Amino acid sequence: MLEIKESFYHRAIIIQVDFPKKRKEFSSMDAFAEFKGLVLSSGANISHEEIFKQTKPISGLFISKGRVERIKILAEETHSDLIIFNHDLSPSQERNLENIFQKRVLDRTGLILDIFSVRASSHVGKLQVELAQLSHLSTRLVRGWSHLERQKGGIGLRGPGETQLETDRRLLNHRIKSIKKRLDKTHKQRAVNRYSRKKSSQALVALVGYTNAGKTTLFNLLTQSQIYADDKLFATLDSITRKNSILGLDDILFSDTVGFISDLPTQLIESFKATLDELKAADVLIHVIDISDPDFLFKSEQVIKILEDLGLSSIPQIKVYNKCDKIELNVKRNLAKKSNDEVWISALRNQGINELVSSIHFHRQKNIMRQWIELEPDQGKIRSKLYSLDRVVEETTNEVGLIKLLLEIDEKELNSLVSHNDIRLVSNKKKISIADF
Ligand SMILES: Nc1nc2c(ncn2[C@@H]2O[C@H](COP(=O)(O)OP(=O)(O)OP(=O)(O)O)[C@@H](O)[C@H]2O)c(=O)[nH]1
Ligand SMILES: [Mg+2]
Repeated sequence: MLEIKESFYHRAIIIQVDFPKKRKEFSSMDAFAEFKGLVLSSGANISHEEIFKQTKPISGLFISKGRVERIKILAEETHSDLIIFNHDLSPSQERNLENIFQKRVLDRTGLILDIFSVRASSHVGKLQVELAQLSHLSTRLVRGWSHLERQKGGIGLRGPGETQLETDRRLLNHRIKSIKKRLDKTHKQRAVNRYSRKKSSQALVALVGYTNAGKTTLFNLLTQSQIYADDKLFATLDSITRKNSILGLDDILFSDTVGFISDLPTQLIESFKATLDELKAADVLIHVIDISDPDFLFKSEQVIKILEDLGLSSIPQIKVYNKCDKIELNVKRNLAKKSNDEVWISALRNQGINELVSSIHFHRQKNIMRQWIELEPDQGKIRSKLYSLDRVVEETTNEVGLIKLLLEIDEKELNSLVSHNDIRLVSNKKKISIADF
């Protein structure tokens, strides 16, 4: 709490440079609005806004010398103690700028990492953020900090920053290794939990989406929880999984996760890999989209890209257009449920939830069936594959070595197995319901 109070004393000059040909779909003003949201989420006060065009980044200082001089004067005039860029700066650019300004300079990654360090509350969450901060810092830990060392604490230096400035790279690497080891251990424990969940056939539905889309608000509604949701970027940091309490969905676990943002710092993705990896165990992903946001298309594309990068594209996905209460009536007329892959809701007003529930049911439903198949003696590979997937219920072999397997398998999976291999089906297919398990 003390740290957040402290940060209210920060006065920041915020800078965005518009380079030609960059991202037409996300306008410069929208990117700037999101940037301001990030700065305010970090708890800093904005003392001055600079947004200007430049043909390309300049290697030593990122912006032109004249511009740097102008900002130096502005920083003095506005009593600012922090200069924040909506861009990633190289370690040397950051250092050169700090030397001229004699003030702390923060780039976009540093800013996001700072917000994360304030928000992390669980043990694992804190470790993950610390790891990301240390990796970011390790590239910047060079001589030349002395002029700023007196300004300890506050934005950009919360978490491990302050103490690490006084240590050397060897200690830093040692700390990185030790955190990685601890995270590895918790990750293994979680893998065990995941395994027992699969065994008990409880379904996992994970909420994903751009930051501030309304994931936690929906999670609270579905699980009757009171997790902190707010009109702030990155309100949620720690993943949480809870059982649903709406009638008819009571064997489903819901998971709320950290929100995504465009240009998510790679250090964060790396550090949060363990948490994000858990999404792989999800049976269904609910992609929450703020339909009232003019940039919803760009933002949902960013999310789809991150999901692809994380190898999650093959998990069935429901697109949930949230905050319907904020959009015009004539738009709403077209919002009737069109398919099980798209649902329109207002998590805040509890609207459209029944449709969402039925979509979840639809996606969970698997046409599990029992079917005997016959394999030739030389098809041992297929046999062991089916065993490793836990699909075999019974096996018999006749005198000429023909193997007969009774499978419990999804209809689609069986069809694909049969069409790709020379396999004979024996006797009739029998569909069984999930309740038979
Ligand atoms: N009008 C309206 N506001 C909503 C709705 N759902 C969520 N909100 C508001 O949107 C803001 C963000 O909601 P959260 O649930 O914290 O969003 P989130 O996706 O969890 O955000 P992060 O955890 O920061 O990534 C809050 O102020 C919510 O009250 C909705 O259906 N309608
Ligand atoms: Mg949230």
